[in-house]
Amino acid sequence: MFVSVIIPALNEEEPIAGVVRECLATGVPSEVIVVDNVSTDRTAERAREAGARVVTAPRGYGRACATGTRAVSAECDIVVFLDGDGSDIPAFMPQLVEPIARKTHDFVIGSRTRGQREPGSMNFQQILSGRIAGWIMRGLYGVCYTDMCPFRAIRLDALAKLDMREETYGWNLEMQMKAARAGLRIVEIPVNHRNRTGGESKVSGTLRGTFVAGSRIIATLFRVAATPKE
Ligand SMILES: Nc1nc2c(ncn2[C@@H]2O[C@H](COP(=O)(O)OP(=O)(O)OP(=O)(O)O)[C@@H](O)[C@H]2O)c(=O)[nH]1
Ligand SMILES: [Mg+2]
Repeated sequence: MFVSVIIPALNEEEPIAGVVRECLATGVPSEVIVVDNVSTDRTAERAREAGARVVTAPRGYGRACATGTRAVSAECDIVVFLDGDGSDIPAFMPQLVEPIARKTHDFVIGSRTRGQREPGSMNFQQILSGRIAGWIMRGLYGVCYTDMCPFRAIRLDALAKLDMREETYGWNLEMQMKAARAGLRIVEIPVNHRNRTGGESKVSGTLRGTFVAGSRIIATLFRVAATPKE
């Protein structure tokens, strides 16, 4: 199986090399692609030095993920996403990829709320919003999610059919909703989570980030729930 790892990164010069190296150390990735969102620091350079291929994308978490998906090699079977801040633990990658490699599942998502969390690595709003979104999706599609974890693996051909549209923070939730609606075989796996290994928080650690991401996530929930299945 050819596994492409996609890491969106905005100004993550401190943690990014460690993230890339830890991914490669699992032996799972065939390639690691860091999507640099016009960082103003040395994120791209550090990522390259650590062994990643670097592509650039305009600002926006979803745009970064979409750009990364378009940049994978032609042989790619499975795409893995994780954050570039060191908070997701790449050592869980074999567990995320295995159900897809065994062909029992199409989409495997980590759950930080079901794993062990280093104190401070997730705040109350993140835990609660993941739970609430999970309850709503259970009502809508009968699929039980307990988190909107960015660390996830999906078959590339399945992802391509989801017609992903979200350009910013709605991307993760959109994928979960559309995967459930499309009837993909989904499994959630507990993953541990730690504090970012350097750099500064852009989302959950700031009031503005929380507000912007929160409103985008709510808008996504309504938009995808209201649009008929393509
Ligand atoms: N905010 C933001 N983050 C982006 C963007 N593109 C990529 N990212 C990356 O998205 C990931 C998540 O951002 P974080 O700042 O870690 O957000 P968070 O996980 O809610 O917050 P902390 O872990 O507390 O810092 C990181 O790898 C960022 O570098 C973008 O356009 N905006
Ligand atoms: Mg983070």
